Amino acid sequence: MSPLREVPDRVSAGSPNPISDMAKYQQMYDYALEDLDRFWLGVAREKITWMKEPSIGLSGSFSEIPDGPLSWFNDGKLNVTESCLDSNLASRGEKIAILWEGDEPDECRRITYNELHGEVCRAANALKELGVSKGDRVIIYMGMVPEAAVAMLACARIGAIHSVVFGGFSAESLRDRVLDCDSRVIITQDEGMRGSRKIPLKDVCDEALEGDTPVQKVLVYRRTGGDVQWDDSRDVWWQDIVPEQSTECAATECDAEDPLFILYTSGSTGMPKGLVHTCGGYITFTSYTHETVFDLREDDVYACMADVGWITGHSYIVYGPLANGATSLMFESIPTYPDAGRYWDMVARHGITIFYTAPTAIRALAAQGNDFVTAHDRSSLRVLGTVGEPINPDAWNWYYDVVGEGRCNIVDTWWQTETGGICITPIAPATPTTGGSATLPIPGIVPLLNDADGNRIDGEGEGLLCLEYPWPGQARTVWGDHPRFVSTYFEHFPGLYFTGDGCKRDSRGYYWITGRVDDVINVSGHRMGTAEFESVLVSHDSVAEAGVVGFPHPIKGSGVYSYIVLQPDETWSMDFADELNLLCRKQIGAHAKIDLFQHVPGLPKTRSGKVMRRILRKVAEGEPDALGDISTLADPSVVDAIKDGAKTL
Ligand code: 7RM
Repeated sequence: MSPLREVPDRVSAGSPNPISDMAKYQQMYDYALEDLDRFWLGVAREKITWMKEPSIGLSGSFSEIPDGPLSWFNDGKLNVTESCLDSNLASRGEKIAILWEGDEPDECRRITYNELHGEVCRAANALKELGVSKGDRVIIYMGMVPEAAVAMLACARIGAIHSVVFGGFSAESLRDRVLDCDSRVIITQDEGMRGSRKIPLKDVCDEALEGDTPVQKVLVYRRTGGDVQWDDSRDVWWQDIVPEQSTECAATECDAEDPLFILYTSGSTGMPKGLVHTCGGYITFTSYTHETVFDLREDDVYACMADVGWITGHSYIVYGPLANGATSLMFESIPTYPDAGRYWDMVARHGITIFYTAPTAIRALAAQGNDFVTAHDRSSLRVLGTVGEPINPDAWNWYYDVVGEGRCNIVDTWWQTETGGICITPIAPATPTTGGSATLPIPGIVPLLNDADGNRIDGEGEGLLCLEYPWPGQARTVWGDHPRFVSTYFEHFPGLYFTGDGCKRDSRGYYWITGRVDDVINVSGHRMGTAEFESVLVSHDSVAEAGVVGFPHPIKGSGVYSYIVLQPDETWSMDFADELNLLCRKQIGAHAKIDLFQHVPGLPKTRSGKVMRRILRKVAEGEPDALGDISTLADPSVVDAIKDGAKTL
């Protein structure tokens, strides 16, 4: 096991954080636990700009969720953009809000709080001109340009509900989301740029909108000037209608529980769910966690490498940092362009102090050798963060010793799209860390480990990670399908929120997330459902059945392993495997790629016809001799064929 690393002096010295050491952490944790309502209400009132201050904390409980969503700060009224923009103007008007680094290292934009406020108001006024009003859904399908953040905030300014769709998703995925949330306006761009490659965002949009859809207007930001198709009755250039608008737009008053955004996320079954986050609780939770966990200081240059299409980009590039008046770096490119030193080159050029990325990127960069790191001055760094998947101790130690030169603390932040923000994590100036552990819950979060039968595990042990009490940042429901929200998260263990993750707790009380226990795979920090792959595979005429599982992958965290049963008379070939991967790309998106294919005579099924996924998982994980009880299988001979033909990278 890795040793415990005490917090480096440079991280704890002069910290403005109320939680600046472990004694203070314990005090704050206990204080919150004594009265969670009082704690969160205090945070909400202190940190957030309200039009009408809330007088109540939580209404409802986990047990009552089947009857309807719970709420936080229910009598409060606000517009989250006042916390993110207006409240910063007096003291930080000329401070850089968004520091944008484009695909090419010399392409930078520095947008001050004054400018961002003006731009958001302009875009909000343009959206109104396009007919968008409070409660309407707006899909945002963009790359990493500042205008993506402007578009999100512009929606929030007028009380419209945004749903950002990651720019790697296919036309079909985009269309599914447009239809599910019934959006009449899409905001996109001509093309995205990533590692000198062009991403045809407008083309994909056009394809997604073929046939009947509710979309009436497509607002297109011109990023590259590349050629695009144009429908005069539907398409509008951002540059034609946004710049001419007024830089003032009164913030629409919203209820604390009005939806702020919908974000689609993959689960163990069916199509992705549109998780709904609401204004008051989400902004309270993201601003509190961003400030506390990263130990934010006024002149920090904070850089989160996520994409705004994922929850990390929402919470920790846009909403949390801006609500805290931080300088938030937004990065358009990839870590290996023009070479594997790009991140550290950026650290040196911009003087980044807090750097937040995913374990998959750390592993990929570590594999390139240390020279790409040491070539650049990293002395500005104070806090390093990771998110998205478990980090193996080797990668963690490399991040700590090589990137941070032992001067920085690492915050390994566990959270989910559903939780809205960070739940289990070190607090930079306070928590001693050790590679692979997300350490301890933040104040106001109460983890609980259960065994499969719902018996609570106390002290040291391993089990299924649940959260015992509500917190303000949690998703309230699934858009249009509250029963699905209930059955996914609140039925396994009535009265608790079930995360879907396995977890160990050590003798120190530290939490070690072991990964998903359901049919969700985390590939390079991108969350995907095995069911989504399976439905693509069986949509091919030659495929009779398909079973997809994850397997440990040295760089990506998890890889995707598929078992394919062909229709009678069809023959298997590697070309056919490529064809299936093309189909995944087309139906899901560029990030959906199967690493290993195994052609099998059948799937292992019980006599009642249920696929025994455990067998598929064990073989893919390279443990064919740990299958457990297979006596209930309808045809045990299938298992031998599966074991014999097992593939490895
Ligand atoms: C923020 C985000 C959520 C799933 C979650 C875990 C895994 C996230 C960590 C982690 C170990 C971490 N949202 N996960 N953070 N596992 N250590 N620090 O990633 O909805 O896309 O994914 O990601 O399995 O359930 S997400």
